[in-house]
Amino acid sequence: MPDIVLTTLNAKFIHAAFGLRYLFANLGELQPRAVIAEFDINLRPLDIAEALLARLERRPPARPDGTCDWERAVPEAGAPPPQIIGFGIYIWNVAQTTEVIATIKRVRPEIKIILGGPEVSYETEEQKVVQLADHVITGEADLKFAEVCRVLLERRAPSRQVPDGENVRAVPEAGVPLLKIIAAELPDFSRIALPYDYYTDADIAHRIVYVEASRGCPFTCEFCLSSLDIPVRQAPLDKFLAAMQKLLDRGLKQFKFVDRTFNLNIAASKAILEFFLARYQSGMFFHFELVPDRLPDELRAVIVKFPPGALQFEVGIQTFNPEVGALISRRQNYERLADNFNFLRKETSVHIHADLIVGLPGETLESFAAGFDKLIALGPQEIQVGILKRLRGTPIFRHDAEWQMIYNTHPAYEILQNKLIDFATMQRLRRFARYWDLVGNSGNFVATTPLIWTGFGVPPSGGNGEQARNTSTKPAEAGTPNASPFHSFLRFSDWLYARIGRTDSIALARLMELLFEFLMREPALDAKLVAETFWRDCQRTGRRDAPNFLKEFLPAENWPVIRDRDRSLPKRQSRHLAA
Ligand code: B12
Ligand code: SF4
Repeated sequence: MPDIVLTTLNAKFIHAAFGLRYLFANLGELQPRAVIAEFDINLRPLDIAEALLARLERRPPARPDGTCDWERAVPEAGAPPPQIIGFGIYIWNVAQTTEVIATIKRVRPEIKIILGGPEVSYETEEQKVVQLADHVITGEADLKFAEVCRVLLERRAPSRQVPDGENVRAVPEAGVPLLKIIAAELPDFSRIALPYDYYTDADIAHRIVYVEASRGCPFTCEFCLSSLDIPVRQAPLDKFLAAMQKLLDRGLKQFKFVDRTFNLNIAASKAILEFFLARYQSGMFFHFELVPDRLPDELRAVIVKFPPGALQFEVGIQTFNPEVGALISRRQNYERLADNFNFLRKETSVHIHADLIVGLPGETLESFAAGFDKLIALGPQEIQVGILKRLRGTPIFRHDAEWQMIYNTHPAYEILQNKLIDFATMQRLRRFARYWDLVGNSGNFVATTPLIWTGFGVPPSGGNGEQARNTSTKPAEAGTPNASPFHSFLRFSDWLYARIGRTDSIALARLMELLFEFLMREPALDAKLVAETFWRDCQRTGRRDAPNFLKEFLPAENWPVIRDRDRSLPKRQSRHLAA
């Protein structure tokens, strides 16, 4: 029976909880008394509470006065040590976890609840989940969690933080009560045990395995929590690579790096890329987050050597509007960004996932549209249209009054309207983002998507073979020769929503049929051209027969079979690659 359960509700089963494994790895002598129990947000809170309590069956003897120990720093001598559940709290799970904890505290109030994670690292005062908990450790708790558990389980003295040069050191101090909100000192990477051995074989076989070569970000984008994570710290490279070798030896093929800015320390990024390149085997896939305007030649030289399908870069652009960039303190060199995109698209087969944000202060619908069109012209395989969120702790709130920023008060705290984009328009953009993901990003419509705007007048480009190119930044309405990809897709999005009234639970076959119908009706494209393009997409995604609605336009036996997608790679990426 463990004394400590480390738990969290992941966004989906497939995402493994990386932070918990760090805490577990650093428990030291307490590790044999601890277990990790992971859930996901699709499970019912009551069932999760039940499963957690089942892990901690032992009941402490009832106390005569009915009280429990948990407000005391050092429990009375002779009292049984408490049991502890540590919850990782993130934006995606805070609502459900609050319910889980409320249930546990009603049923077993003596269990000590310790919280940590980005959602409870700032603005803790008014949070219900914090009120329910015994302790909250803010920041990177790799070492601090063990320290707090020791205080609780072994009745050691809690520590007090004292200045030590530029850092802060925790020193034990008897008689000091353990605070409710405990700030973790920034841990020194060289003192942290790496967590990779705690990915199980099942994790390696079936889940997304996260790895990290550095922490922190030197940039100051006001919407982003990582802008508070300074300074940047690098994991000791030899130790990190040795751990990667072990994961490779255990059969891991897909590595998702969570470094905020992988291309910051060029020497380290190069060494890591070279390490994986030297060990590359078919089906391997590496994901990195990069700043888009920093790809010096040393890095380019390694990147070009990776085979198709091996690399994915998540590239945050967020806005193409320099004034908006300045307002949110985001520095970006747009010329270098364009040059790097051209390099990646023309000289490598890196899968680019580029991010834009809707709703930033100072961004109008038209300036967002122009940015989207510029990005289409740069040809990334995926464009994530994110809706601005007011994350706890981020300084974006300083624009609230001037730009009349109104956010949802429930997670994920998305913007509802601002001075420049009213609620109705924001809703249209939210649907745009969702439908774009289903159509533009999914890889199911690589050839067909550009027809949405070429149909309204933008000529197709050579770029991706299939991607349309529109270098015009001039906003234009769909239906004119200058129609922009953004406005054309917005027209499709409005049409689709009017037609089906929802943005989720749309079967792929139904979506295909609706897109086909739109292209036939709105830009009134030639049925044969549209059908042929659709059929190319169908074959690329591994479909062997034509959907019924296409059959009447072309006899299927005349169409060439295009090669199947590479099934060892992630689905979306492999569909784009087959293009
Ligand atoms: C992987 C990831 C995801 C995964 C989910 C992972 C999962 N397990 O389910 C996916 C891709 C689904 C995702 C989605 C989103 N994410 Co995300 N994601 C991350 C990412 C890249 C890595 C997390 C990680 O492993 N970090 C490394 C570990 C070591 O750090 P850590 O998790 O923070 O853990 C440390 C501390 O938090 C603490 N800690 C953690 N658990 C516990 C438990 C206890 C008991 C204690 C004491 C301490 C503690 O100690 C740990 C060690 O130092 C982070 C950015 C980053 N690099 O951290 C963003 C991040 C967590 N995501 C963020 C956001 C905003 C989102 C989205 C809203 C973004 C979007 N575009 O919509 C969505 C929401 C999804 C949804 N369904 O609603 C924010 C978090 C904001 C918040 N308040 O929670 C982050 C920080 C990004 C950012 N810079 O703004 N995300
Ligand atoms: S958006 Fe990217 S570059 Fe900006 S602070 Fe966040 S992680 Fe750093």
